[in-house]
Amino acid sequence: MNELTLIIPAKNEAESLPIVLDELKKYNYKINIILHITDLGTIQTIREYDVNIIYQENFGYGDALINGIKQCETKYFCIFNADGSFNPSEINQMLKTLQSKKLDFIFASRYGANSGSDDDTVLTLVGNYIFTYIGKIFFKLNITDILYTFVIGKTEQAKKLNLDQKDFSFCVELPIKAKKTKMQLGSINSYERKRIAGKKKVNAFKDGYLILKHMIKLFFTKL
Ligand SMILES: Nc1nc2c(ncn2[C@@H]2O[C@H](COP(=O)(O)OP(=O)(O)OP(=O)(O)O)[C@@H](O)[C@H]2O)c(=O)[nH]1
Ligand SMILES: [Mg+2]
Repeated sequence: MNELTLIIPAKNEAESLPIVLDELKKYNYKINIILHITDLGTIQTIREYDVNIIYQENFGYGDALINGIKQCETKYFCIFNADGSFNPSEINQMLKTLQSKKLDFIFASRYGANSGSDDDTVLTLVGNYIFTYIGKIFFKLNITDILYTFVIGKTEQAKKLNLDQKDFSFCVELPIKAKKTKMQLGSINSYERKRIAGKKKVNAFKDGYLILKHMIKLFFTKL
């Protein structure tokens, strides 16, 4: 498959990322891994793999994704985690659905039929429900899992969005800006696996606050 690049943000993922890359080998996707040059542990573990390593100048999850999309040269990109929680066997169906339904972005969801999560906590479940609800009411977003951010999109459409959120508020910036600029969004079922090892980077309260603040800002911003 040479039309799709996986955009993998990574921070302190030395234990998980090599296992993720081993699992991805049989799919032959192009892979952009975006990390900070100070993350020597992770860099060391991926040296032997056929991947494009991009060093981000700033820090942050959103900053990594913005860099990864900017440097993506294929027609489609897929945001993919370095922790093993996304199942690569779901990518093909996501891409096919995006193409057959003529969507610009397709968002995987853990909360539909035949879907679920082994990695959700009560806090993330409730937080996600609230933010998804705000997305539906205030932005008419027809996606059911706004924070999951397992997404396939058309690269040229993403590049038009002027994405600039360097932290986890990127998760809401992408779908809201896409919706506001009248792009086509869709949803598809997914099953989230447990993170393989290492620590989660999201802080429910700090990042939840940043996400809410950014949603309010986007509500009052004309694009
Ligand atoms: N480059 C970069 N990557 C990051 C940063 N923060 C998180 N990531 C990566 O973004 C992905 C998602 O982060 P996670 O910590 O798994 O977030 P999460 O899925 O909400 O948390 P878990 O429930 O523990 O999986 C992982 O691949 C992280 O390594 C960052 O500041 N910079
Ligand atoms: Mg994760």
